Amino acid sequence: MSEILCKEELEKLRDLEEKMRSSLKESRFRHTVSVAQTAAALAMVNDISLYQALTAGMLHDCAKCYKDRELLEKCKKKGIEISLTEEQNPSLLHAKYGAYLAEHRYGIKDPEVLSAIRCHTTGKPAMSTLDKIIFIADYIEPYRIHTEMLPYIRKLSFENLDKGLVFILKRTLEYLETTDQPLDEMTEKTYEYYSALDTEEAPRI
Ligand code: DGI
Ligand code: FE
Ligand code: FE
Repeated sequence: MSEILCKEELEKLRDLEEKMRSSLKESRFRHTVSVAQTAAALAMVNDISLYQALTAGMLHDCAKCYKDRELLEKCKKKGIEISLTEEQNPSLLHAKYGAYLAEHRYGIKDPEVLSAIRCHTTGKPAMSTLDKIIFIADYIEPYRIHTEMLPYIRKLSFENLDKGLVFILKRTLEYLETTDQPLDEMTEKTYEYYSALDTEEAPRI
């Protein structure tokens, strides 16, 4: 069961929301709050912590305010590992650097929240329920308008996280093939991992 938030948690969330309001541009801030709310709804359905879902949702794009060059410089300075694809497409680094900022600037110590922020763009094999929820909420939040499939993907994701995840990963890979952006091998690995899992319910005997 998801929990009832305590007073300190509500205050902490309000504080993070104000910090995001002042550091992100308006449309990104609206997306951020919407991801947090969608993640909370998915947390209710999947019996995980509302506080973790709201915190990770609120901070997932906290490094989105930096330009590619800045992200590369900052990650190098902090000794954050940069893959070849990230070198070619530094915007991917907003996830890793976001996790760094969440920990060092916003005081988040919970490793599960930091993991969900770190993998929110590419996913990773063997994700936790919180990782999956942030990845999915980022794609389906109500203000997103990027595909006509959204109503279907939203319903599917609320019915079954793994099915939503596979669908989203497949569409992301298909979309990236139509662009000249390099594929991050983590996105491919995540798709292979989850599409190989049997997501059908075991038949009742
Ligand atoms: O930060 P947001 O815009 O809210 O969303 P996000 O963190 O999921 O980033 C979305 C972008 O990331 C989208 O344009 C697709 C891109 N992306 C996801 N996987 C890969 C990728 N881009 C590249 N180059 N390679 C990937 O494997
Ligand atoms: Fe993002
Ligand atoms: Fe996002």
